[in-house]
Amino acid sequence: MPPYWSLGFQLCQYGYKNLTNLQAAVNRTREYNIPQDVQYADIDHMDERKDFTVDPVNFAGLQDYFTHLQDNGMHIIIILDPALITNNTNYEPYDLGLQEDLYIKWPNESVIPDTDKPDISGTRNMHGWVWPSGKAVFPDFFLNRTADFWRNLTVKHVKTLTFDGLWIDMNEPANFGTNLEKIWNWPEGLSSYWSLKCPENNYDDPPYRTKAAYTYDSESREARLSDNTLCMIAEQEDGQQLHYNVHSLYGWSQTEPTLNALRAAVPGKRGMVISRSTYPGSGRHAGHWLGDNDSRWPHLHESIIGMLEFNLFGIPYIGADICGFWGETTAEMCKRWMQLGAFYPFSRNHNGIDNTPQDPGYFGEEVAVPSREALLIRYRLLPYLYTLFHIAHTRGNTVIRPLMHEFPTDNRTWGIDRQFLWGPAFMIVPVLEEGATSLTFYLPKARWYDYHTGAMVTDNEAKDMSLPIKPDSPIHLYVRGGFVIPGQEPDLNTVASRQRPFSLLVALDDQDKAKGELFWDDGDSVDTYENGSYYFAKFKANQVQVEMEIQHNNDMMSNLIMGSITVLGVRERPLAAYVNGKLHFLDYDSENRVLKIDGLAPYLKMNESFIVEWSATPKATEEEKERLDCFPESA
Ligand code: MIG
Repeated sequence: MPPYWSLGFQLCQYGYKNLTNLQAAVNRTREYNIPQDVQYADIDHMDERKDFTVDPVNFAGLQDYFTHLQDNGMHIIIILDPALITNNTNYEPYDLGLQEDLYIKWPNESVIPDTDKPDISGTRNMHGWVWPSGKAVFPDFFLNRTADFWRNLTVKHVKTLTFDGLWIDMNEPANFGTNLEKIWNWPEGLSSYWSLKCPENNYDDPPYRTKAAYTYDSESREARLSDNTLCMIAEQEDGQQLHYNVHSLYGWSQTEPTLNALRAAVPGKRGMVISRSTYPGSGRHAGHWLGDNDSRWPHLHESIIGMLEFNLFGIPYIGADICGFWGETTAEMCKRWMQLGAFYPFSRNHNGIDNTPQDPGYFGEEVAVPSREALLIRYRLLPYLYTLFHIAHTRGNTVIRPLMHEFPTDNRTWGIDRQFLWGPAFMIVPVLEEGATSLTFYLPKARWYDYHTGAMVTDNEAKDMSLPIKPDSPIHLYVRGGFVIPGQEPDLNTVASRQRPFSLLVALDDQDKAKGELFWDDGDSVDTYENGSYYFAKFKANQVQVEMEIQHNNDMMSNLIMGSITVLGVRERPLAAYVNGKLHFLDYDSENRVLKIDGLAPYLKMNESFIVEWSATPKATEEEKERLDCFPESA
């Protein structure tokens, strides 16, 4: 179950280069009142890209700044790579792991290539090379003592640099230059090249070549299975595992220890881990981003496919780098991507090194305004998204799903990957092409309402849609009849939005019915559902009323209120509303048939079940009729 704050918007760049640039991105976001919950620090905040360090020059003051952001309701996620540099004197993480003898090893002396001999540590440790300028070792997370080691380092590090979440990267595990003469990031001026070279053997060179090997074929050489990673003959778990057999579990094996380390470092908090390498089962401990995409239009579309897949893999906390990682984005692409990414479960704008900034404020109003509008809708709907995560957590459902999972007998839905659903009830139809002037999509047989106007678009008839698109068109969103979507007034981060009045969006179906549910808890402590410290309410509605029935209550709801109820598909203009039997004003849009009852805050507490009714015929007493005159708009 992800913490509530991790459903907020997140900002990152590889290559801020210094604290000033990082702050500038945060400031631009705030200047345009764009909600932001999480700020990241990538490897460039480290001293020479070494884990558990901070660059004392370019990122001096980072700790104070992060603490300041946290004091203002924001959260911090920092990156960790698995590989640890060996050749720095007094690099404590390496020394500790050496003492504990927990690095991935050569299986025996005889296979260690001369280039890795004499082993500088006097062990059989296998050396690679990644970001820091020096040979590196890889902690073996199949060992329990590695989990302890990782936890101790993390607990110690949080005292130097505050964080709420951890981002584990390069854990395929990635190694640079395996089997090549020269590593691409070999330090200038250092002449004698070195790289990890795997001796020929049946695991690194199986009798058949797999697709993983073909991937790195070039004109000059046939790739090997160990290219860009460790040698397949490496030994793990004190000799009980061959790397060949557990290679694809490296990220998986690192994930639970990383979540446990985070929870030890930040006691009592749920925390969030995202991992680049995952495996079935990873979703229990982490979320995922789709890796290094490009700032190219096809990657908007492909991100939807990736999200749908990862939901099937049981890793629903998923998203792609918004506005793209490699290469330069454009304002138009970034605008459309921010609109789409506002509906990724994991919503993070992340940019690659040496690119022009692409935070949503950077381009000025052209991107900032639509980004804010899309994110405010996301923030408004976070109670629904959070409830979907609760259902995924407890029942294994998907959060994001393709249309075909809700309409399996309609074969028109089977190939659709340019539209997607949040749970059963909310459809997202993004613009995915440059210079789009129209948007063509499909509404399967149900009642669908346009989220923006509340108007019914189709009533239980499948419908092919084609709409004109202008540069300032918002993202198209549809609400499915039959569902009640809980929401909350948005704010600039979730700490603030979680205090604001709730709302209900009721979308009646062709039977004049709708239902829904809301899960709520403190959003931040561990195992709230398992411990019973949560809130759960059910909603049901028809042509004349909405009812909230609390199924499981807790104290944290006692200060929260229901502010407004919007009902889509109310056929006749009601004359009056009744809130728990007391007369209340209402507003009715007869063109779109949208009933809005707001100003409920003084009357409806979230910790008390309620009924709100409306009727076309007055059932008011004389005294109430007089009160009704105070609200001429409802007459
Ligand atoms: O080879 O930490 O996918 O998100 O910014 C690049 C730097 C290493 C790859 C990750 C990317 C991250 C970058 N990392």
